[in-house]
Formats: sequence, C-alpha cells, structure tokens
Amino acid sequence: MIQHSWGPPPTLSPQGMTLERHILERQRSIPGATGDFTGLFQQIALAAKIINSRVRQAGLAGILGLTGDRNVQGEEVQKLDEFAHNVLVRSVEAGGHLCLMASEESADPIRVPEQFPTGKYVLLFDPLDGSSNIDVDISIGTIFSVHRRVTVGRNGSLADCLQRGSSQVAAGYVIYGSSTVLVYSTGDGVHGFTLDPSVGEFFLSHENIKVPARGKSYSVNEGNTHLWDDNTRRWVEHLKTPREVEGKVSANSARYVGSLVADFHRTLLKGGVFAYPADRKSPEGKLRLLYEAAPMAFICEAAGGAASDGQRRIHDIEPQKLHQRTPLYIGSRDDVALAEAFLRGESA
Ligand code: P6P
Repeated sequence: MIQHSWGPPPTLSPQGMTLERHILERQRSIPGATGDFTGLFQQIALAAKIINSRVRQAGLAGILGLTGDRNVQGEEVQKLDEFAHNVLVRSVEAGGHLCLMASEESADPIRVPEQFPTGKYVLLFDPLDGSSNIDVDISIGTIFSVHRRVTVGRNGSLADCLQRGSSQVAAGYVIYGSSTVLVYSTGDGVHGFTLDPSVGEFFLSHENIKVPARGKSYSVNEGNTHLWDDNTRRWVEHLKTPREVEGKVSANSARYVGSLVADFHRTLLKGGVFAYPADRKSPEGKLRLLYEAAPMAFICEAAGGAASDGQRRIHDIEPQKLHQRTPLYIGSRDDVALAEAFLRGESA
C-alpha cells in the first residue's frame, strides 16, 4: 500500500466512480429500465471478487491443478475452473434476473432452481478462460455475455442462448492479471474498472476505451503455422516482413500469451490484431462463439474495433450449437480488414 504524507492513498478513481454507481447512472438514463440489469451486474461483480480472491491464493489454497474430470469440450477441468463456475452460478441464480444460464463447463444450459424467480435475461459465460495457465501464474479471465430472452414462460430454453452476437445487450470480461480489471459495455462505450482490494470495490480506471484504428502487434499462435492454409500463412508472413508504415520501415511485433482475455485486453487498449484462425486440427477454429468470441466482439466493436471469423462479422453468425467454435480475428479495424483481405486471396 503506497502511503502518502497527506493521509491514506486516494481511491483509484478520484471521483470515486464505482462499477455499481456507473451502472446505476446508466440505468437512470434508460427509459423504463427496471433495475434488473443493475442487479445482475452487481451479482456478476460479486462473483468476480470471489473468484479473484481464490485465484490470488490458488497455490496456497491447494486448488491448483486438475479435478480429474473433462468438460464438454473434452478439456481437463482445473479445480479453479470448477470453482469459478460454481461461484458464478450461485451468485446469479437467486436474483430473479435470469431465465437461463450457459457455461463452458456445462454441456447443457443451466436452469434457475425452482425455488427462485426467473427474469428476462440470459447469461452465458466462460467462468475461467485460459485456465491451463493457472499453474504457471499467467493472467486468466472470466468472460460473460448477456441477451434478453426470446421465449416466454418461467424457464428459458436453448433458443434463448442461440442468439446472434448482434443481439447482446451487454458483455464483459474480468482479467485476473497484475491487477484485476472488469471491462464491460452495454453497447454505448466500453469502460474498465480496477478492483481496489483494500476496499473490495471496482473503481473506474479506463473510461470510454477506444481501440486504435491500427496497431503494431499481432497475436497468434505461430506454432500452428504448419496447420494453416496458404492465405493465413501469407498474412502472417506479411506482418513479419519489414515495410514502410508512416515513413518508418518496420515489421509488426508478436505478442502471444495464450490466454484470450490477456491477449484481447492488450489488443483493446493498444491496438493490433488477435487471431485464432481455423486450421487442419480445428477446422471450425478453437474459440467458442457464444461465450468467448461474441462477447469480445461486442466489446471490441463498441470500442471502435472489428471482429470477424475471417469472412463475416462475428455478430452476424447464426449460432446452431451451444458450444460451437469459430475462427476469430479481432482488434483494430484496419488490421482486421487486412487479415480479411489476405484470407480472400488478396494482398496488402
Ligand atoms: P493455444 C485458453 O486455453 C484458450 O481457450 C484461450 O484463452 C486462448 O486464446 C487459446 O485457448 C490459446 O490456445 O492453442 O494457442 O494454446
């Protein structure tokens, strides 16, 4: 804790803008807003604080490593994955704001228990993305997407989950990195809040994030080069080739963490492009559409960037399956457009 001569350190955000107040003020600007949304966000923020606390002590709390189970993706489930999933479900299930949930850790949608009221929203989430990095202390994150339900009746159904990215009413992620930052958008601007652990509150730290039109870095796992098609290889080779940009000869620089939330957060703030292309091993791509690509696309477009599967907007993909995958190219508008041009067989 940094001590100042004039007393306790100021909160992170001098005007003391907390996440809760930010959402409340936004709610008041929406005619007919019922507070449902605000309540849901407060519960998500609580879950983020609980997950953060456990992530920060994982090695000490004996919850590193594997549970011995495999999830619907066939991936080994880390103890923290399961913990984060359970915390999110327990934090939002009783609030009466949701008619259904869906999680990367659950094969089927999760119904609201009978003893609780249901509401008009659907929440889809990846409770702890990048969890293979937990044991080596690399940044990981929680990703969430909110839709309004499209069905009627007490409980929602799969149809409420299988909605296009363009119909999201909000999306966000929490990055458990050198600090814990929650970034969210309801479509009108993107805002970041940093957790002040001494207070236990998220304070506004990144107001109205805008992704630069072009950036210097590209972020892709080049260990998959042998699995890519020719156009994808040509695109990455182009990025690595020194060329004149704004009077300077340089090549793009590579940045790859292997944790979507970390790679996306850097791309959102600094510009550039993150990509997980389709390849011979993952012909549909590796990342999941509904609770990874679509929420990140919602945030990126709200910040002035772009998000594509290489051919079309992520937002325009009509989901067919809950855990379907998609290739993803996301970040600065000009950089994503360049990737799409190469994937069409054009050159720079
Ligand atoms: P690869 C983490 O396992 C994850 O789902 C994303 O967070 C990340 O972007 C991607 O996979 C990394 O995949 O194949 O490069 O290790």
